[in-house]
Order: sequence, then structure tokens, then C-alpha cells
Amino acid sequence: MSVHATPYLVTIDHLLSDDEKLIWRAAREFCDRNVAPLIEQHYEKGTFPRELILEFAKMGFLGGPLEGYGCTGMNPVAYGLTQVELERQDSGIRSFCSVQTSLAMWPIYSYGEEAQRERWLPGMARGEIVGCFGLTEPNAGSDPGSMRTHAKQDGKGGDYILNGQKFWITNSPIADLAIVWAKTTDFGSDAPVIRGFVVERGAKGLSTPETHGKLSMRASMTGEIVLDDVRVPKENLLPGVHGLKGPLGCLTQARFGIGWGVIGAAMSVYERARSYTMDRVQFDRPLASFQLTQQKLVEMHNDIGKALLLAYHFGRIKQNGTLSPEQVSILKRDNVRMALETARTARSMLGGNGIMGEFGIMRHLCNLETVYTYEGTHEVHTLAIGRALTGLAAFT
Ligand code: TGC
Ligand code: FAD
Repeated sequence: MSVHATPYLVTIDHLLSDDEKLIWRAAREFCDRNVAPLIEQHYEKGTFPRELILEFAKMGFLGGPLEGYGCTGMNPVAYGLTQVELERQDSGIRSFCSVQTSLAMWPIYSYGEEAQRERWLPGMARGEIVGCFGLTEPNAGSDPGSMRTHAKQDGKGGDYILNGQKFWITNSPIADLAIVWAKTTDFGSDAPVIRGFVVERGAKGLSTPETHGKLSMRASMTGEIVLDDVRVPKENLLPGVHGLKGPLGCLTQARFGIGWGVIGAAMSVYERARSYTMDRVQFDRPLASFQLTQQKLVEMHNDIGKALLLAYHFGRIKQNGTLSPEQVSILKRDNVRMALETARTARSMLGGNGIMGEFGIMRHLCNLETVYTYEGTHEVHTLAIGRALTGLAAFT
């Protein structure tokens, strides 16, 4: 049975296995029961619902696609469907889970050694250890290769001393550990090379002040990571990767989840606009009976269907292990743009009520402005796809 209460003419239900359908339905029920009742309140107050972290863990939302270490080993399509349901509630909720899964657990899983995996991943899957991902800096956003944060080894074979500042970091104020990307020259190369470090809360010289004043992603914690001569044990270096491809590899995982998640936000605002315009009467007729309103509904509905088909198609390619970073750029770029445009249209269809918190549309719209920018801006993905099509890089 479909999870949809509102009719959709483009669906993927018949393409899903029984397990995938079960996971989708369980995620929908969980989010409707546990997230929906409290999200608007948290958004207004600018707080993250920390009480949900252990519940997310029980649902397998933390580290979902990873295998072993207490993770559920979901396939990419099943994982994508959980992101749809999380972001159907709020992009900040999906952000919490995707940072934990793709940006904090995934690098330990993929670039770490066995002792590191055993040390951190089970606690992260249980929601007892929260992670964050420090790549962006005040002067290094779209161009992370220009980062200034650096690590210096304290004598050959010794610990690392980290200095620098990371900015715009989801979860940093509540994180128990941070994956910090820093440049170091201590590996026999003349040019500095980017390496990943697990920096643990409590380290002397580490602080994570919260960033205040956001008018988007208000139910998500954002902050800095300030590193002032922070001593990081050599055992906390992620040995499996050198260079920018380390953090970019993590981003490819997270961007895949975003490409799915935003479909949930779009479904939420579409369904709200549909039901509102069916009920609201002007000129003696429901708004939904006007041709211009129906045109908007048709565009929104069709765009959501196409976004879902693209996500499903790329999900199966990922399952086969052949999805390229540029295909992920297409998924992130086009589906986020679709969701943002859908939210703007839905907002207009509710007239004045469209700006009210209780209808949820303005919240999704404001959140999607962030999603358009983070994990590679719309423009950066355009250029990444353009480079793949032409072989010519237009970043500089
Ligand atoms: P470029 O020369 O293209 O690549 C350097 C090396 O990386 C490899 N690579 C990738 N690997 C995996 N996935 C990808 N998407 C990759 N893209 C490139 C590449 O093959 C190369 O490897 P190698 O072996 O040759 O060294 O690097 P570039 O300096 O030209 O940069 C390209 C560019 C601009 C696309 C990249 O810098 C970029 O993606 N910039 C955007 C930065 C970004 O997305 N930041 C996100 C920060 S984290 C975040 O926003 C989290 S929000 C979390 C939430 O709340 O959900
Ligand atoms: P800039 O890079 O300064 O870009 C500004 C504008 O210029 C954009 O429109 C951009 O597309 C455009 N532009 C830049 N370069 C080019 C070019 N070559 N050609 C054409 N146009 C260009 N980062 C993390 O590391 N970890 C996190 O957990 C994290 N969470 C975030 C949470 C929130 C709420 C936000 C808002 C951001 C988060 N980020 C995080 C940072 C995010 O990834 C960056 O904001 C993003 O990469 C863009 O960098 P920037 O803001 O410095 O913009």
C-alpha cells in the first residue's frame, strides 16, 4: 500500500521491494508521530529537538547505509526514502541525520582504520556520539581547497597540533566529535596536502560557538569550530585518504541524500497547497477550480514526480556502484531547485496565510534557501556538470 494520502499520478511504489516499502512507511509513521508535533515550535524558538536523537538511532536513521558497527545497511533507495520523510518534516531534521551519517560516520567508515571504526561508529549509530563536519571556513566556502586550517606534527610520529577556524558547521555546538579537514606538509610532500582528523570534544583549545541570527534552518544547530593549538592524538588521523577528494567524497554521499530529501519538502508544500485551495472559497468557488490554480498544481505535481524518478534511477545506479559525482551534482542541483520553486509557488497559493508558521510552507521555503547553497551551491554544481559535459573547467 502506498504511503500517500494525496493522489500522485507519478509514483515509484511498484518499483520498490517489500522491504523498501516497509522502510518508507515506517519512516513516514515515525516522522508524523514524533517530529510533526514539535517541529514548528522548535523552528520558532531556533532550537534543535535533541530529544529525538536516540529515537532517530532506534529507527536506523544514523549511519543507515553503512554495514556493521550497529548500522542497518540500507540500500541507497531505502536510504533515500528515509531522507524524503525526514525532510518532509523539516530540512534541519534531515540535515542532522545526514551530517551524522554521510559527513561524520562515512569518513570514519571509509577512510578510517578498523580500530577507529570500532571506537566511534557503534556509539554514533546509537546516537550517543554526535558528529559534525568541518570543511568550510570564513574565507573558503565554494573553494575549500583554499582552506587555511593547518595541522603540524609535533615531532616525527607525534601528535598533531591544529590551528584554524571552521564556519557554518551543522551540529558543531552539540557535537562530541568533529571531522576536521586541515592542510599539513608533514607527509613528505613539498605542497601542503589536505588530511582528515577526528577532533574530540574536551580537547584543550577547542571551542564550538553557536551561530545566532539565522532566518533559515532554525531547527538545526549551526556553529563554528575554533582550533587554537589543539593537540590531536596521531591515532585520530584518518589514514585512508589524502587531498580534496577526501572531503569531496563525503559530500558526494550527503548530496545524494539531499537530492532525495528535498522531494519530501516539495511533497509537503504541494499537499498543503492542494488541500488549502480545495477548501478555500473565493468568487463563490474553491480556489482549486480556477484554471490558474490548477496549472500551478499540475506543474508542482509533475515536477515532484520527475524528481522522484530521477532519484530512484540514480539510486539503483548507486546500488550497482557506478553513480558518478557529476550524476550526484545533477540530482542535488535539479531537485533542490525544483523544491525551492515548488515552495515559492505553494506559498503564493495560500495568499496571506502562506507566510504563517502554522501552515509550514514558509519554513520549508526558508530552509530550502540554505539547501540551495550548502553542500555545493547551485552555481558550483552547474559548473561541475558543465565541466563534465565539455571537459573545460569554468570555476576560475
Ligand atoms: P577538483 O580538481 O575538481 O577535485 C579534486 C579531487 O577531488 C576529486 N573530486 C571528487 N571526489 C568525490 N566526489 C566529488 N564530488 C568530487 N569532485 C572532485 C577529484 O577527482 C580530484 O581527485 P584527485 O585524485 O585528482 O586529487 O577540485 P576543485 O578544487 O577544482 O574543486 C571542485 C569544486 C569547486 C566542485 C569543489 O571544490 C566543490 O565541490 N566545492 C563546493 C564546496 C562544498 O560543497 N562545500 C560543502 C561544505 S559541507 C556542507 O555544506 C554541509 S551542509 C550539511 C547539512 O547540514 O546537511
Ligand atoms: P561563497 O563561496 O562565497 O559563494 C557566494 C556566491 O558566489 C554563491 O552564489 C556561489 O555560487 C557564487 N560563486 C562562488 N564561486 C563561484 C564561481 N567560481 N563561479 C560562479 N559563482 C560562484 N559547511 C561545512 O563544512 N560543514 C557544515 O556542516 C555546513 N553546514 C552548513 C549549514 C548552513 C545552515 C549553511 C548556510 C552552510 C553550511 N555549510 C557547511 C557551508 C556551506 O557549504 C557553504 O555556505 C557553501 O559551500 C557556500 O560557501 P559560501 O557561503 O562561502 O559562499
